[in-house]
Amino acid sequence: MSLNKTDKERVKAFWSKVAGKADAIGAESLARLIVVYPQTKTYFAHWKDVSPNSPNVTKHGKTVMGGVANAVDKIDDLKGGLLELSELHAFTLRVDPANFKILTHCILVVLAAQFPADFTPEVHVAMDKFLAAVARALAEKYR
Ligand code: HNI
Repeated sequence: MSLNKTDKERVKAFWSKVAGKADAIGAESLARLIVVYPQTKTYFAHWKDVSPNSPNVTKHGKTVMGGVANAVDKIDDLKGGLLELSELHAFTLRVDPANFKILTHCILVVLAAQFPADFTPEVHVAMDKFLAAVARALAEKYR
């Protein structure tokens, strides 16, 4: 189910509203990932402190949202735009691709909680499709 023109326009319009708070969105998304899906902690065992609002988790939340911001810029070619990130997650980090959907679910929950007025059903379906396309692009190198 690829992104159509309307989806892309809705993602970009919504992203322009939330981009200023990307760090906070990232921090809360990672905190939720760690608490709601504690099995993901295995990927962060090398961090000093993997508690929900630790500096490590907060910083990584910012990093991840930087990746999402980059994906918004590359929305017309996610496979190409996220190629290196996919290689990193597949070959170096060996992240099970099932976790991509888990993290994008946490991001959607945070967007709905932090931007209730803007997160309309139309924005919800566009962001859901966009983040699913990001997860697919990140899983591309696993094949
Ligand atoms: Ni992910 C590093 C983006 C999902 C575990 N991750 C990154 C970096 C970006 C990034 C950007 C930094 C790359 C670099 O250093 O050049 N990660 C994303 C995005 C998603 C995602 C956009 C999905 C929306 N990553 C996940 C998931 C996990 C994950 C689901 C594990 C559950 N990522 C990591 C780990 C690192 C990482 C581990 C390295 C962290 C570190 O300590 O360096």
